[in-house]
Amino acid sequence: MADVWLNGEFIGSHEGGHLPFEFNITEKMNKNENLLVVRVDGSLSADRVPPSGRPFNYPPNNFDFFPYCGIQRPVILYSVPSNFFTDITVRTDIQENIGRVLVKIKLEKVAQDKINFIIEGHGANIKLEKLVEGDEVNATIDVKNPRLWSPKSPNLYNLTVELYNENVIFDSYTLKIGIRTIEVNGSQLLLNGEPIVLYGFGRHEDFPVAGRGYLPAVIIKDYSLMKWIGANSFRTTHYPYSEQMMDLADRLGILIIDEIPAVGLTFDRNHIDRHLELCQQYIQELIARDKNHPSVIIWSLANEPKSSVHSKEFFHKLYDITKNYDSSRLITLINMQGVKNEAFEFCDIICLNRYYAWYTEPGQIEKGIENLSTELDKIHQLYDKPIILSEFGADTIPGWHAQPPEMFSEEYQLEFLTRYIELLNNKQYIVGQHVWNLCDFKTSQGIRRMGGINYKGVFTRDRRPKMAAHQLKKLWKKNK
Ligand code: GCB
Repeated sequence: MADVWLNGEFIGSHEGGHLPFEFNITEKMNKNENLLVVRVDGSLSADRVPPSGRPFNYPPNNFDFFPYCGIQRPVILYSVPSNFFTDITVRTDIQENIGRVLVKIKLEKVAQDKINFIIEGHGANIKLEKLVEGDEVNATIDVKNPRLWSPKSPNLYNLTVELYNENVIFDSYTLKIGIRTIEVNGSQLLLNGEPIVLYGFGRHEDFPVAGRGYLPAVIIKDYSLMKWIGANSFRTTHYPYSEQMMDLADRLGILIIDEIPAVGLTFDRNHIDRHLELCQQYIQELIARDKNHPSVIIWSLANEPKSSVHSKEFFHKLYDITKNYDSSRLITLINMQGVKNEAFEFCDIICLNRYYAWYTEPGQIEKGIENLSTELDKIHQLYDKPIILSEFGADTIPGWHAQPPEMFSEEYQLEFLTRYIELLNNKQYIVGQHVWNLCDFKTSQGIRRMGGINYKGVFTRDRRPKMAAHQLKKLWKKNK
């Protein structure tokens, strides 16, 4: 929760981290000096999302990463003209050799002027002029023989919108857009009509000293590691990442499963209504922020909710609301091993976190893989939808070795990931393999996390490769 004051006067509050909010302070500004104060309250509590929990952890969270607090991303003061663009939504479609770009503009005030829509890039220079009457304008712009956006060729165009008042430009905004489609067909995931498989990771915004604070160098480093290893995707586990991370994904051709901070939901009767309210707010804010990124292909409504008699209704409501905001992307829910998930029935794509041969069948990779295989086939038979293995991994102490491989050794992680990936490669309906985790990361203290660190990274917390990283690079080489 953030509370904001300007020159001692209370301006407003916003519940929830990770997503942007703003206040208009025009009327409240002093001519010369101004003092802006933002107070952040990140205390853990049962009626928040994510909720608190686990008294056997410290700090007592109901999720497996450190509950960093404070202001972690920039606070910006900006000015706007007297009439301006308040929102822009871009959708793309492909019909034969035409890329159709649908743009919806919202204005602060009703205007009776014109808007220019300009698309530039890859030899295109298209201009469309529209007269405005009202505060909302829609335009459809066709790009002939478009250079489509994909991980292999992340082609971007510049879309510029210009608002005119009596032939004077009032406002102008340029956005990078990618022309692409995403859909599910039977058990396949199709990008631009072609089957695609996601290779990549779950991750965390986490680095020594800075915690979750915005560090451009870490973003660049993580993308370079993902490219080096042959990944084409990641999930924003378990909260929305910085806008800079999202922008770069568009440029680098990385596919994203974009997740709201709904981790560790328990459907406790005393808090369920508030939790649903917050989840609705978060998905709305997330879509408002990320809807124009070609890199974002799937919205994730929650990570590993508990099973409850109320969960199906809860997620059905959330699913419908999300589809209503954005019908152009897929919607999923991340399922925990051993937990029943009625939402599989209506989710567009199934995401499973599985830790066979780790939390179950410890030390027995062979047996774990067998059980995983049986469960995957069963789920696929029941729902006939594409499946992503959205987490699988083993804690690994860098420099710890054992032959034959034993849990926590580098050899065990290498063998574990190799056998998982072999299995996944052989199942046609598996459209994604996301290793848990890109890097080791900080957690609360508890008996399961030595030194308050989750060691499932294939890179250490300071981004050095473990043996498994070199192996993944080999296994994923063919995707390049
Ligand atoms: C999970 C969670 C993730 C944990 C991971 C683990 O299923 O989604 O947040 O960190 O397992 O390592 O136990």
